Amino acid sequence: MDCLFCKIAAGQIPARKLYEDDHVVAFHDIAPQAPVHFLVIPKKHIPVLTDLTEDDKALVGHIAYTAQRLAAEQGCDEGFRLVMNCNEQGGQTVYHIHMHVLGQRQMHWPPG
Ligand code: IU
Repeated sequence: MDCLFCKIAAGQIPARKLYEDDHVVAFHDIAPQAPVHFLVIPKKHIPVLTDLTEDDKALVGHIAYTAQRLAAEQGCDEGFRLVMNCNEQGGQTVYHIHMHVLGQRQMHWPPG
């Protein structure tokens, strides 16, 4: 499987990991868009959100739960933003689903 995030999850490519368990890995984004910007990814290879099945519901909940817990650990007491880009028009560039966690600056709406 030639997937960058699978390789990060497997430890084959280095990343600044924040957290790892049996199902997810969290690591700092290589091109941070905020003072805090990390990604939470499943270890399971799922290319886009529309590939999710009923069996993945708990996994997505675990990703969101992990994201908010790590945001708190990273000092995002005033708030933070979670983003999941889906497919080309959604701005997705890496085709292994991931949740962005951005914090420690004021966010704006609508996003670009
Ligand atoms: P996107 O939602 O698919 O656009 O986000 C992909 C993110 O992965 C983006 O913020 C990149 O900076 C980030 N990233 C990374 O952290 N490490 C890498 O080696 C690569 C991309 I390529």
